[in-house]
Amino acid sequence: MKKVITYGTFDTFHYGHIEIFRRAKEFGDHLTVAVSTDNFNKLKNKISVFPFDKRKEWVESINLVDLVIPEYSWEQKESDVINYNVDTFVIGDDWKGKFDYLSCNVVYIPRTEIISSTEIRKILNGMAST
Ligand code: C2G
Repeated sequence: MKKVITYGTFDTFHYGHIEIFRRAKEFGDHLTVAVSTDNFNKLKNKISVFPFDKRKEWVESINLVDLVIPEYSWEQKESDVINYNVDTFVIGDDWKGKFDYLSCNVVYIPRTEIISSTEIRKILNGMAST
């Protein structure tokens, strides 16, 4: 079984996230997604609109995804690759070069040009103030 892993916050879930799962699954037949915990988001200086449990629930509901685990640190990736027998690590090319050290195949996928979570938030805030 060829195992793939990817990591992310997956806040205000959108098809850019689905696309990364779809592309990641092309590299194997088992996809693990590590969803950033709320505390790890703070380490990433990223505030998510939705709490970890909600974001985890959404990712678990995607058929392409076989396993969801928490992402709680920068350092866990190498042990995840070993512990979960990962063949390929996939992430968007906004991270290009950052994870070349991993002891598995590392693939950077072009980001889906899409309205970003930040823009969605601006629109929602705009709508709320009308
Ligand atoms: N992504 C994408 N296209 C978008 C938005 C996101 O391809 N329009 C990809 C990102 O490149 C990433 C994944 O979807 O591979 C999740 O994106 P985020 O939720 O923004 O996660 P990020 O903050 O990049 O966290 O340790 C790695 C980090 O946890 C990644």
